[in-house]
Amino acid sequence: MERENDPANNVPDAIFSKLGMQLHRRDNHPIGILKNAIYEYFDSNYSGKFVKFDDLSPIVSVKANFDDVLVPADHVSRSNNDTYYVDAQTVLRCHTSAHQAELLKTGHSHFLVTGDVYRRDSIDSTHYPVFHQMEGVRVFCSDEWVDSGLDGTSYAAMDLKKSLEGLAKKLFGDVEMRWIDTYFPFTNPSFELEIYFQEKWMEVLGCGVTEQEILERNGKIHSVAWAFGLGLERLAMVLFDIPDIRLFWSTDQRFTSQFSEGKLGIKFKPFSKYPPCYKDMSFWISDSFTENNLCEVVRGIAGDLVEEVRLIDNFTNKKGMTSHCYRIAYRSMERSLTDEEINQLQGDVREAVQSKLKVILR
Ligand code: FA5
Ligand code: MG
Repeated sequence: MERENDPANNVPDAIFSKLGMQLHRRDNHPIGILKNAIYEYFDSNYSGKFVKFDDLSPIVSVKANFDDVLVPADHVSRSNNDTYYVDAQTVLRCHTSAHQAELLKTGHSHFLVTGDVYRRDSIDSTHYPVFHQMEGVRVFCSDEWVDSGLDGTSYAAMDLKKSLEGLAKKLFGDVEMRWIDTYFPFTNPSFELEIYFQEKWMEVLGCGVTEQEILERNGKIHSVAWAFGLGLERLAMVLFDIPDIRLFWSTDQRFTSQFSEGKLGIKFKPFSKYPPCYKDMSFWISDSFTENNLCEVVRGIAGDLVEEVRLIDNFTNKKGMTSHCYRIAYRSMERSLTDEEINQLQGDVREAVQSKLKVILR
């Protein structure tokens, strides 16, 4: 892949190095264990009708990632602030929905697609620039809903919620959850499911009834369909009680040895919680400043030692200059960090922020 030479390329080495890791294909990893459990649910409820894909390349065309699922030309998700571009026509998929159209077109009507997805995003315990999704699509033929007394859309929406609630029940038994109405360009109506975890509502999946245009373009006429995209890390955090999303990338034996193939009932035992260290940084922003860019610079220097980047102060002075203050939390999941190490990191972060983001440190 030609990277550095293409001006559209915004994939840093830290992200590039995650390509091919395929945590979802490791049977002893929490993501792989979860994937297999979801497979089992669909196999037993739909007698093996769902065809499974977990090895489709994460490098996809802009067309597949956005156009084919009706993402408008001016939608923010297309910007290079949100998406990793390999070149002007090629991205690291930002969702597994990138494979919907092609699989429908090749004739599939029931399928699951699992894979690593990539997004420029904020930094905290439930967001990571590389994570895993599982897409599910089910197409109904024209006669499947006539006896229900419902129209096709209502029938599909009901069936969708029922199967996802069934999945949640299989995985978690009883947890507190709620449906939220939302918007996706590719479904209507659209919903998100939230689960109560660590004293907060956490969004674990998006779903909805597939837009007719997608079905018709791909040879499914007189049909309705539902689709969902599960956030596998978020579900695995609830399932195994994993407190921080960075842990999925840990190669520390004390993490990896706690999980094994097929075992769903395990609760992760933290190997003692090391203390966080907070450093604040204030600067005057420029027009081009974005939080995602800041997070990428911080992640580029501190890697997985950064736990959270949070805006704690924001004001504009009389001259119209805007100042932001961010609090960076540093914490290793594996050991105690020394003051020296943190000061060094923070110094490097300040330097990088100043030189790469056109801001003025205060
Ligand atoms: C989507 O990606 C849609 N493609 C889902 C979908 C598929 C909707 C099919 C309708 C039909 P969203 O951007 O909300 O939606 O992401 C889906 C899930 O991925 C979220 O609910 C969340 O669980 C997870 N997720 C999103 N961003 C991150 C992140 N930075 N780190 C970890 N998990 C994330
Ligand atoms: Mg969402």
